[in-house]
Amino acid sequence: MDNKKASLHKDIDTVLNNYHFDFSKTEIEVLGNGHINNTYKLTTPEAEFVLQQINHDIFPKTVELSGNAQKINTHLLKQQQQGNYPLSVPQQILTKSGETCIKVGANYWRLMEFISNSYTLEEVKSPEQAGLVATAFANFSCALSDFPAKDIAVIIEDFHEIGFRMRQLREAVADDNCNRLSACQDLVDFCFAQQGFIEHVVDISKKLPLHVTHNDTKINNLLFTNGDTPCAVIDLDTCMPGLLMHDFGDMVRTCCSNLAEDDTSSEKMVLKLDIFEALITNYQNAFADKMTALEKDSLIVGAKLLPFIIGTRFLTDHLNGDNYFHVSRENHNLDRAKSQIQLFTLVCEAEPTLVALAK
Ligand code: ADP
Ligand code: GN1
Ligand code: MG
Repeated sequence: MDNKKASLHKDIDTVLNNYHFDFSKTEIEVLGNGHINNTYKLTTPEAEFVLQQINHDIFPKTVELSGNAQKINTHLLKQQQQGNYPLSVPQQILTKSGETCIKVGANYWRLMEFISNSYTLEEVKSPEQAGLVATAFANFSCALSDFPAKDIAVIIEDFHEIGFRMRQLREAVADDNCNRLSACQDLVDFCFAQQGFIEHVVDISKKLPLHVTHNDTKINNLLFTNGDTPCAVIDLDTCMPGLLMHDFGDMVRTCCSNLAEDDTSSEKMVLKLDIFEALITNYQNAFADKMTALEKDSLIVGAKLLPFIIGTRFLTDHLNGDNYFHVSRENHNLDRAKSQIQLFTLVCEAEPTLVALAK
């Protein structure tokens, strides 16, 4: 075992000593494709768990983050018991001293229930499945509609605020501290040329009501079970007061392209219109009269915004030297940025069709 792995195993042992379970015979495997945290599946002879090392650089408010998840889970469980929420609610497991997370060395960890027989998907396979995805995320926000938003800590300020993200891009361009700008100047120029769209987003955002939104509704933040049906919403790290168009937009971003988020053959990208139709119809239906007319219109704005905003964030991280998103190859963030900006372009071109499908 190399030193890094040995030290990880030592940390994990220390973490597990803080819980009321017998972890003497535990198998550990890496879980999922998240870009931020390190997540492991633990299997003991008696049970399965999820152990997560929370990325403290990105989530400095780590204690508030797991505190938010605890409050949200408690609320969702109550809703589920009253028949108002059809999905499972994987709970965080408290330490022996009743904490939602634990610090070992410089790192924070938490333990959660593993939903047995569950798995994640990286793409939707059919319009029917897309409809279930949209309904699951809509059910999540609907079940939180009476949750007091003021009780949740803001974990990342201005998370989906386009003005803030453009300022971050501008700073990264000005610093160019890895000398990467010249190779992506065209993409940078394209992003700054979207000023009209940016102003429209800022304008409509002011007029929309706040909900407790998930803010990271990509397809792999949903657990599926037998028959590929959604069984739980996970990754509550960014649950904060937000706009429905953001949650809807991230579903479009991760379900409607035929290519993966980091695919390098953007010229082959097409929008799956049947998937879009299933997403928007089922999302609107699940909210029924809980969504205003302007919110309905804003869903198309969200469908353009999320590829754009995530694309600019990948580009910013590329210019800054890949400090934020996990990368596994050279120019990984640049590839992701190009692909997401291509998706933004395709959604913009298809807008009249998308508006017609939304009716
Ligand atoms: P990240 O913030 O890094 O995306 P996630 O919370 O999404 O981390 O977890 C990463 C992966 O771990 C998920 O994509 C999923 O595969 C798996 N996972 C997380 N929580 C659970 C759970 N409660 N039950 C089963 N699998 C889970
Ligand atoms: C990150 O944690 P994960 O991998 O589910 C990111 C999202 C991005 C996404 C892009 C806290 O999500 O905002 O949309 O990558 N999460 C955070 O795939 O920044
Ligand atoms: Mg995730």
